[in-house]
Amino acid sequence: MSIWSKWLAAVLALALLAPAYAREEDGYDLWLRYRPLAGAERAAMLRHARELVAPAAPSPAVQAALAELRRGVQGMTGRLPLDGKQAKAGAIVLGTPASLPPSLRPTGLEQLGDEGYVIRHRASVTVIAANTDAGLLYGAFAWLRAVGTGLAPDRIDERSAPKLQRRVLNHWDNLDRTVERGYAGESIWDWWALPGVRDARYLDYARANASLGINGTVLNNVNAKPEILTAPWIAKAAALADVLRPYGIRVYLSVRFSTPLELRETATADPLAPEVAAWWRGKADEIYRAIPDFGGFLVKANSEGQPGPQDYRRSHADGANMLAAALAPHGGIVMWRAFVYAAENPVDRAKQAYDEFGPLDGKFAPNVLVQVKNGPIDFQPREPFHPLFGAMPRTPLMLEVQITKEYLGYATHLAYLGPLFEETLQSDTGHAPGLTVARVVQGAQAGGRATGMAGVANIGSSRTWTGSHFDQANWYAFGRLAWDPRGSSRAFAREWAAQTFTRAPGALDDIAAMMMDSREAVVNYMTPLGLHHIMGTGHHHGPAPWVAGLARPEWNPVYYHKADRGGIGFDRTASGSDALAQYAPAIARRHADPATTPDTLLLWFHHLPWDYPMPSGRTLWAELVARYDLGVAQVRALRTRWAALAPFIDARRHAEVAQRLDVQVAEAGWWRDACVAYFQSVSGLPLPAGTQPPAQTLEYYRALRFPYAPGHG
Ligand code: BDP
Repeated sequence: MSIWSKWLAAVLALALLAPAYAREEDGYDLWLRYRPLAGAERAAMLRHARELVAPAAPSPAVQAALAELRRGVQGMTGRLPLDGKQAKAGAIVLGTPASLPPSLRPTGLEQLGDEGYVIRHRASVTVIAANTDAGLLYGAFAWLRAVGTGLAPDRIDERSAPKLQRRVLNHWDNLDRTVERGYAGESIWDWWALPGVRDARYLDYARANASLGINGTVLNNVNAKPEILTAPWIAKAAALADVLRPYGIRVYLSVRFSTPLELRETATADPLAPEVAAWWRGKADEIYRAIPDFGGFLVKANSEGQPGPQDYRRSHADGANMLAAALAPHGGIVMWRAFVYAAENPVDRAKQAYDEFGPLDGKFAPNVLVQVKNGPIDFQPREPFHPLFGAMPRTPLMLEVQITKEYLGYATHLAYLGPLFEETLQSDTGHAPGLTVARVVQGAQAGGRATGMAGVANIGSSRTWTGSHFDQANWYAFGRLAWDPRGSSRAFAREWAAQTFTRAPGALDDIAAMMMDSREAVVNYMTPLGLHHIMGTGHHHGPAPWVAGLARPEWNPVYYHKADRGGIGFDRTASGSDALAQYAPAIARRHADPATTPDTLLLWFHHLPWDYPMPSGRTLWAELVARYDLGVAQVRALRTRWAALAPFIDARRHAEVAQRLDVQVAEAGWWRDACVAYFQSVSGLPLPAGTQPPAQTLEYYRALRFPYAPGHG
């Protein structure tokens, strides 16, 4: 064969193999894959999605909805729906009360507000109705989700409206494109090339968020730089806002409290100084000229070294209200973070936010939301709910969760966070009957004045978006729970897996079950029984419960576990820091006694002797070791279960998940061994009978270093 005929043969072979390659998936499509249907399903879809009928002169939002429906139907059936004029059999009709003929107008639309939608199917016509074009967009995505999870198009009957107003991602993205606590590559915002170059990915980002109902995004890190408020950066943010707007997504910015001072445009950053207030008013006007629907500011002040109003002996309310006044004429809001703790403050770190913010209840301007992390320390694998929930009845509180897994194994470990978010949302605050965190966040106390939920994004420029396939589910669950904080993480796991991996009945059950077990496994091999913050210094990778010498007490894991010869755990009862007193009496009472404290939080609230008898019949020491062993066994089981799913998952994604599970098994073992070795060195007790000794010496684990761990500045 000549070289040319060899070349031709190779090209032909490749062409024949192309469909196989085309089927290989890299995760970029997220849950919006719209893969081909077959047989009766395809036929039904063709019958019921033949034409799309939209209001005349569709707005950008309606055009986005139509584009998505076309993409979805074409992907699933191979055929592009036609543009129709009237509602005939086989049509999907999108409309608002103004555009829908009375016969097609569903009842009860009034109750669905600005973003809700109705989908119904009658006499072979599907109607997607809403009061606004944004609602139509959400309805279109909901229809695609319904068929994507296996519902027949003529069975879709849905009515939904978001329970929270602000459903917002917080990007901790820096202006140099690094991402604080980011494990998915560099920032998706190509700041340098903006505003001239608008990456096509921004549009896919908008689609993915809109499909979940996320309607806001804070573009930059809470540890903000002054430059974000200079003209060139406002222009970059405006370019992003233009791309995101049709998808109902508003842009917000994190701001540094001392910006005008640092830009040398004022002589102080004192919030009560007239020149400072005037500067911020002018800045807000400038931003709104470029971004008319700008959402507002997110502020981290007087926390971890960030500047703030307390630098001038002013309160958080003084600071927040000054910014709020600048934004109010434009309809903007301030999201003021309650994540504060101070170097000089010797009080239990878990108490400091409540101490500082509790007394400010009722003192914030109407367009301020106080953004509170789910727990009182910091995004741990498990924490009790934050005591501020329910304790600031006259202040809108926004819940902040972390989607990126700073403390739960980065993007390597499988940990589905839906159950973590749900656990917080379903926690009963005890301040009034049925007053869960979800109800507080929905505005049950503050009269629904302003409501919202924020998630620290796990998105980067990685092809998978989130650094791993399963981490996409955490973005998904956040969005769905922000739409409905009383939703079920189990249901969202199934929805996500059905759209992302497979609808094959047994396989789908297995994947969802794996997801539901995964977070508890992480808790067990990292921080069982209420332990917390015993991760490596700074980067938070791996175990380091022995760290004791850092400058500030609360930087040291020993501060949190307080293990000594006598026992282990943080006494937060009246005999200790009394952090419990910050909770409503019923909650405080239950957790004051170790016997009535759920074992999941035992060592969060109590310091107990190593031989404390656990309900299992084991001593605390034996139970601790057993939990570490359980965690490792659970991850091994996840790996085995995933291996069995190979026939149902495309080869590339299956292998990519499998690799990560191998790493997770190894790292779970490392966590277990290092923690058992360390706590044994402290307790001085022999390993419980039948226990595997740690693979290495304690010195070995203590000597490990990770200078280039990702996500840490
Ligand atoms: C901690 C992170 C740190 C963030 C801080 C915050 O380690 O990188 O800046 O929270 O939320 O979890 O401000």
